[in-house]
Amino acid sequence: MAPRTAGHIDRRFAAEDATAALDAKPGSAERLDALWETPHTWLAWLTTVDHKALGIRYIVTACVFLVLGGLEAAVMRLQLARPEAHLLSPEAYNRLFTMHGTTMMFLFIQPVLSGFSFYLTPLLIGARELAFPRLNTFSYYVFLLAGVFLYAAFIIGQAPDAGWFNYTPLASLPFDTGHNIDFYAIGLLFLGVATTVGSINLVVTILRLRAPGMSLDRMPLFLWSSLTTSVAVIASMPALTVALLFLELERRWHFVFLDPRWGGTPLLWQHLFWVFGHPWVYIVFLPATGMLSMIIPVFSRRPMVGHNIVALATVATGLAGFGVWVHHMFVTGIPQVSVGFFSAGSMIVSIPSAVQIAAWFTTMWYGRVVFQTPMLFALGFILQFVIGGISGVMTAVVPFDWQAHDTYFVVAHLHYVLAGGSLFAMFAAIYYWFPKMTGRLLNERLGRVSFWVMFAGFNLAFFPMHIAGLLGMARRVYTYLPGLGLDGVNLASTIGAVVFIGGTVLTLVNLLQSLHHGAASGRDPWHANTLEWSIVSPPEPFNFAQIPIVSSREPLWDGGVAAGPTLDQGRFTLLTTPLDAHPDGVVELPGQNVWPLIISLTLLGLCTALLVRSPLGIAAGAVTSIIAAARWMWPVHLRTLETDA
Ligand code: HEM
Ligand SMILES: [Cu+2]
Repeated sequence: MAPRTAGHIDRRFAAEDATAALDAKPGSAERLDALWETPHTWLAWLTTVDHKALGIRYIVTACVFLVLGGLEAAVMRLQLARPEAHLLSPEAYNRLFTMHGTTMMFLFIQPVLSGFSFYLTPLLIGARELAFPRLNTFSYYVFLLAGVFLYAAFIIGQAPDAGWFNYTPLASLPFDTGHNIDFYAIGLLFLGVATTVGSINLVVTILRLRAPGMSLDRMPLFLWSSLTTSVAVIASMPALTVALLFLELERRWHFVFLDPRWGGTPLLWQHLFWVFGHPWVYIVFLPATGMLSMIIPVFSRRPMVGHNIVALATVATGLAGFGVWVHHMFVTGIPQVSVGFFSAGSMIVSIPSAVQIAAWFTTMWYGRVVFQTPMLFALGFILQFVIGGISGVMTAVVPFDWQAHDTYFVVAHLHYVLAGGSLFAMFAAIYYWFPKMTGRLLNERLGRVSFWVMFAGFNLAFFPMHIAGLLGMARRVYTYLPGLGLDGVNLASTIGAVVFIGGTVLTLVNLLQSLHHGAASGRDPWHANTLEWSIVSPPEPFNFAQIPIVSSREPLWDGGVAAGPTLDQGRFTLLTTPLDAHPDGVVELPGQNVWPLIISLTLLGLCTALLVRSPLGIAAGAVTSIIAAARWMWPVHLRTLETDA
């Protein structure tokens, strides 16, 4: 990389004194502690509203699902290592690849990324909490219980088996008579509640609780992706909800939406699913790019080049994601005109991503790059993502897609984008923010080894799949014939997968070890630029003793964090205007109570009753849920104060 000019680094050190102003004044710290700390009882631990505790729980829970999804992948790869292997029956393979895709897409990537958003957002914007703290507790439990519900299907031997996309008529009653598909449909309806309310929480938090002075154009880029993503979730979930409702109504109560014998059409499922599903692909990948836009400037030691353009590109990607769902349906016989239109659209979608990548490289070029572990994972992300982007543009070309459709080429593409993209970004984020969350550094040497093993394993696992696909290996099949030239690539792939999984285990070891034995990190081990690094690690229950006042985009590099109001007379945080973050009032946020937990349990009861078709159970679940909701929402006389702070 080219040598950089001085300036940013020097300003960075000037910032140390400025941040000290944010420490608590004597006396007010105890008051704030008493107001914000979660009491030390079991019930309080279970029902906490602390966004930091819940964010970490989200991340840990999602990683448990990652382990389950990874085990499923490992078993599939063992089955595919040799031709005509008999480790798995075709039925078992269908269940595994369905649960693997469903787990990775719905129970791992999206939740882990929102976990980071729930943890980081208030810290990044100088607020004390999310806008709706109890809603956060509720969405965590719904996520957890929906995951348990989906996995319970394995216990009774009826796991979903029609793919994470669940195409009809495969998923319709005549072809799938057990409970398998009902687990999928009801489980995802339940999970959708968590995803939707979590997104609403983030949108309101980002738009109304930013510290004074943090106008939209000074907002960190991770928040731009978090905001875009949350809006996209709110806009796309209804399509999935409708699709799932149609399916269940048809399977259970003989409504007709999808069955052509009675005038329905199976293609309706595909449209609804991909109207949701394609934006979802961006929903899981935009936060990852947002994390990179936080990490790359810090390890390049200079502000992000083209900050505004990257923010715009993020929003553009989110919007464009809604216009290209048909590229998943090129071979379904839809009219030629639409095929041409959506093919062009899909290629255009790659432009904002290219802009982002260009901005990252320019930032590195004009910076002085420090290759610590978070930066290595960030670079791994970019490389893998570019390869996935190229194979994506290839499949957007219709004649090519006709050839590659339903072959391993697509499996290679989707793993480069999804697994390469999101996993490497998540690891970068873990190495980067672990010190903030725990006050300890991860082991740098073990981190690097873990990166290189993962990087090698990943490419050995997924690159050969391109070749297998071009040679004609079909996806979603449990085995293949010998002598087709597929044996070598598949064996390589399986070895790669094992190496890759081994690399992730090294980071797991690193995490467990460093949690208790890692070196103390101090508040800002990376000499970073954003607000979360101005406070102690791990942060106090109240985050900021005094609400910071922001006057630049890189507050810690520009020495510009001034101390604002203390607000220690209640569970207060400052309300500001959506665009330019002028103080607009003070809100009092509710503390914990047990009802968000109870209602998530009654909803689980309702889902189970739907599954086993017990009218009495359905009635009981509905009534208790309504009572619990009413109890939760019961007015508690919160105050909203005017302020001239
Ligand atoms: C250890 C790493 C992984 C391995 C070895 C692996 C392997 C596989 C295999 C063998 C399949 C079945 C392909 C088929 O039969 O057509 C599959 C499908 C899938 N994987 Fe992974 N996977 C890994 C990680 C991930 C991750 C991290 C994600 C997402 C974040 C993911 C998302 C998916 C999806 C969505 C499908 C379904 C594809 C379809 O619709 O056919 N995988 N994976
Ligand atoms: Cu798509």
